[in-house]
Amino acid sequence: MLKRIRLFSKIHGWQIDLHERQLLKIQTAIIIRKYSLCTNTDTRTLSILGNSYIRDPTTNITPKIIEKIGKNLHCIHNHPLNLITRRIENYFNDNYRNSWRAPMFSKFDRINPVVTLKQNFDSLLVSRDHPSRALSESYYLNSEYMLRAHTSAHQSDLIKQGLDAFLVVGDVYRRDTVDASHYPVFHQMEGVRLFSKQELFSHLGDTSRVTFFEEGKRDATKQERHTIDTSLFIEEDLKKTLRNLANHLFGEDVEMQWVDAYFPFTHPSWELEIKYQGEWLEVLGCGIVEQELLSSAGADSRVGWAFGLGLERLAMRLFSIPDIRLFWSEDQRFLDQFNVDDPNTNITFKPFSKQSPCVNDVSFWVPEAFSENDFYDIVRNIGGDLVENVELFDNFVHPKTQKTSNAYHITYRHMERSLTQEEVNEIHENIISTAVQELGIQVR
Ligand code: FA5
Ligand code: MG
Repeated sequence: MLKRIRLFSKIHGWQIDLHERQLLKIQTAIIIRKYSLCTNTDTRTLSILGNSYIRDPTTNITPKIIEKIGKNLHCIHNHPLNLITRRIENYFNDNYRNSWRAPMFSKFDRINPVVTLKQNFDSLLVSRDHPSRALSESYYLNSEYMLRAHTSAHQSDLIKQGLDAFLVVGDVYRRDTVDASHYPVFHQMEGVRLFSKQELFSHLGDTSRVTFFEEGKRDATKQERHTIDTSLFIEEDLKKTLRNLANHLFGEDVEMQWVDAYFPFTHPSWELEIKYQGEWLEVLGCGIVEQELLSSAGADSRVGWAFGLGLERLAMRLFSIPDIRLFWSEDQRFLDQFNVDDPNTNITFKPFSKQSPCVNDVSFWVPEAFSENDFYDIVRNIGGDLVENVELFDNFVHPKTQKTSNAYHITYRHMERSLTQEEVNEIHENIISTAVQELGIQVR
């Protein structure tokens, strides 16, 4: 049964009754109109959180993404992302105190997600030609400003302010694949801790016999300025902190493993994976902060560690939330399940109804300079959260023309009600026609 919805205007005094499907058609038309308006180069400026930014050829932010800025899900009381954030903060407050018994880690959860390219890349020693700078990877407001792609963008500024232990929680934005554990907006928590020689080696008692810095060689276990003792002590403190955090969240029995990783701003670096539904799930990246970063931020006499964890991934595991889109749901049947005062309450999410999916395919000849993320953005702009998954299932190069063909399954599923094939077809056709117009694909 389709619901009837009454729309009325208090100001003009009219009212109309619409079927839910008619409303969806109107919403889709508005989104398409908005999308074409926002890609229209006549609109010279973007307004985000009260600031204006002049568009230029690098601008690739989309209306669907702009809608999410400022929602601050992690600050909404009783939202699962807020519950998990509070659990992690409690862990740091309870276990790390300074000499006055006050919490050691300062917390920042409202830093503006619009950052300069300098903050997101240069301050973190990301080289000029690093692939993460490509337009296909991040959302750019213009050639100077972007939406932060990770909370690490604030490391250098906060260290410059003289902080030596802090947590930053915030929304981060990436152009990425479309599936149950990836979403273009997600939330991270950054943690940084710096040590003086005295602090790092405090449990040795007499620190006069250990060396903190040296002019040595970089290898797999250490940076050139660190002695092997310095590097191993930082590594041990970092891994102990994160292992205990995982036990605090998931209990003593949780299975975890460290995997060697690479980040331009830490060395050595690792990722922590935890077992989830029989598979290893990467939940965080971490490492020993590059000494060059600390020097540029005025903290050359100290050493330290940093980590960045994905809050959705942890919350999905903790509360058994099956799909990352649910974090954006405003359905009370979702939100009410997290309405608890104590963030340590055990909660297992009970899906209110799993609707059946509709899968539509599209195959097309790929134009030159095609980026899959451009296609994913169009799918998200038009299909919104009705799209559960986009899967490339066929890819070949025509032997004569040398043209590449891509074929995708697009899975549509509403979180709260069943979709009709007719409405899915309409959205699917809109996606295809927009991709033809905007990207120059040729449907096969
Ligand atoms: C980073 O973002 C680094 N800044 C982490 C870091 C901080 C390393 C400090 C060293 C020192 P990465 O891209 O791996 O790393 O992301 C970190 C975590 O964010 C991942 O482990 C994962 O839990 C989460 N994550 C990454 N991409 C997505 C996505 N598209 N959707 C949801 N969660 C994601
Ligand atoms: Mg990673």
